[in-house]
Amino acid sequence: MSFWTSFAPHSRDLYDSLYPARYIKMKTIWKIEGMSCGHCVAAVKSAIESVPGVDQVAVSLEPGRATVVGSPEPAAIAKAVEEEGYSAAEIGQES
Ligand SMILES: [Cu+2]
Repeated sequence: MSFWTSFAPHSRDLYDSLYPARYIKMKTIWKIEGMSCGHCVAAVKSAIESVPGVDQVAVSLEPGRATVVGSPEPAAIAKAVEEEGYSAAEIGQES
């Protein structure tokens, strides 16, 4: 058995130990304040989509929520949303 074939079964564990949690894809739930119509929803969605590391975004007007899948910097999400004139606070996550 070569080094690499013996190594491979453990590669996922190794990956997880080498890379901090922020690089592993997570689903985070955000409370978004200030949205009042479909244009606001679209603006928040595209702002979050522009953040590096974001793979998928779903935004709902009522209640104001965004679900983000990917491995972005949380601070970058809040900043992107705030630049559009809304506020974002992380309220939960799942791996
Ligand atoms: Cu609006």
